[in-house]
Amino acid sequence: MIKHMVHLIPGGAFEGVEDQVSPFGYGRGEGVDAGHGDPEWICSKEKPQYDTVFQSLNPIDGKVTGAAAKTEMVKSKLPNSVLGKIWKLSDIDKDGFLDEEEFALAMHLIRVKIDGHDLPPELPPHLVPPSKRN
Ligand SMILES: [Ca+2]
Repeated sequence: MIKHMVHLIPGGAFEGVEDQVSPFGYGRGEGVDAGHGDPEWICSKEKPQYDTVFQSLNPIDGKVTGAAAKTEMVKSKLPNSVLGKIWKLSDIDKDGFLDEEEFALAMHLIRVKIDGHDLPPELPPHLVPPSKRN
């Protein structure tokens, strides 16, 4: 019996599932990976909609406070731990405020998470707003 199992291990049918061979492997073009390689910032597509929400949060000098952003972000019903992570990824310049682009990014990441995708430990370069890439 044991001998039989040993024979199954090397070169098994599932060898290499961690690569893109498996249909269940890391989803290229999905979740946070969506928009990778596009010339356009992925958040631009939905930005007009996010801008409307942004304006409703009474931005001062083009930025909303953490408290104001939070009132919108909690509507997602995502746990605080997840929203905290989204905040950290979105407040790119770490000034404690979200500008229009950072807010659109936060909304995008919320959608990614709600769609069942994982959040990255660090923001991938293609998700960084164009004005903050330098
Ligand atoms: Ca900021």
